[in-house]
Amino acid sequence: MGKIDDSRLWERARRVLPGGVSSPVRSFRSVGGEPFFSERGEGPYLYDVDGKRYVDYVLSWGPLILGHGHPAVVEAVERATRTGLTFGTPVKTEVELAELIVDLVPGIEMVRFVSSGTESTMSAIRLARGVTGRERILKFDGCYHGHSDSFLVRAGSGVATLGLPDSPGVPLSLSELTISVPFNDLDCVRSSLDRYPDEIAAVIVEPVMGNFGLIEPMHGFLEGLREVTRATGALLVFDEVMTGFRVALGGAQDLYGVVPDLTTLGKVIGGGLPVAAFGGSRELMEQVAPTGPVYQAGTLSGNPLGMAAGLAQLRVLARERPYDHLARLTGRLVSGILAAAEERGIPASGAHVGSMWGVFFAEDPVHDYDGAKRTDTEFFASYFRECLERGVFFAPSPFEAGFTSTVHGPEQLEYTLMAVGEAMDAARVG
Ligand code: HOZ
Repeated sequence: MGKIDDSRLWERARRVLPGGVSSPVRSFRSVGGEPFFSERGEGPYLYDVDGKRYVDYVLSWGPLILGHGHPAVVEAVERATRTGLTFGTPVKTEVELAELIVDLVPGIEMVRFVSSGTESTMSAIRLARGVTGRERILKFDGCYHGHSDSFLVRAGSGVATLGLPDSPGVPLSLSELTISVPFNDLDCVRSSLDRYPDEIAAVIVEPVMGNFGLIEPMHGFLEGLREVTRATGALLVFDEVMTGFRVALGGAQDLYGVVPDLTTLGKVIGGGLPVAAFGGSRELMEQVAPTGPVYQAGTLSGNPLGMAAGLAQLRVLARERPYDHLARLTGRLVSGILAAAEERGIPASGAHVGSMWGVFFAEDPVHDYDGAKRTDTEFFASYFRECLERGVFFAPSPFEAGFTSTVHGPEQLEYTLMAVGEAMDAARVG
């Protein structure tokens, strides 16, 4: 068989990978066009295989808070590769990373490492079910907790982006155990807890919703969740895969001062390698095997490369505490985009929590799933393509949060806002 031309990578990809991708949100399905193939990342930029440069606001969907190729992270990984890729035994860096996490995250006294956010939420829920002896879980419309069976009910991220109903393949008997209610609606939470007394094992929430655009918790919502879960014996689980070490060094629980029973972590914790974790009080975590009966395991969990990358990244964050700078910069980005929209009479609203941000093209401010569903997704799609054309890479979906990094600065901001203005003009005409 002859060699297939490299310039047709997308054709080749679609022949051998479903939809041409290894994860649906990368496919550009809802925005049109073909995804680019990245060749390298450098600081705030991504370069594709044709050498085109993009200011990157996706940042691998969140992990790269220090930008691409931060020297401390790269050196730590290089050093780790020289002594072995994986051992299947405990390693020192695993203990050091766990100690640092326990130090930084208010609700964590013990932690179990896993390899993906999906694994972390799936395991946290098993633990919640195991210790409470209850089977139902309560989640929020538009929150996305990975793709395990229990969570694909009115989920955000790729499920919402592709407009899929809840996924085939999830046994009804399992999805029936998942209750999904509107984000920011405490009354609905209370009535579900009343309706199923002693049946709900856990209430799981993204404390800042980042998988349906960015939606902030309304004042008192997280505090209310803490109160009602405590009163009814359900565990409160904060899915901090996106917010952990991102919105503040101690995550959203530190920022809002609400401590959950269990926390799931991913993305920033691995510095760009596949690392995730779940943690909580010693009492709860000692119920996990081998100290307790709740089984959970993983061949590559706590592997030396991931641990080295995560430790290096978290050490930089703990030392430099760049959160004020990140929040200021991100605030300027969001207000710049909103100002550009206003100048052109394009209805838009937006928000940021630290360096996590989102803009909706809609008449009214968005507080939940139904509000996000009413936004102008068609305008978003052409705006996205026009931005990309100009070398600005936003998430290819109106239902994903954006991110900035410590190496994004005034130069990238100025360029982005210029491109955004042009893109809005072009998208309106188109
Ligand atoms: N969880 C990520 C953001 N919603 C995206 C990762 C993916 O689904 O590929």
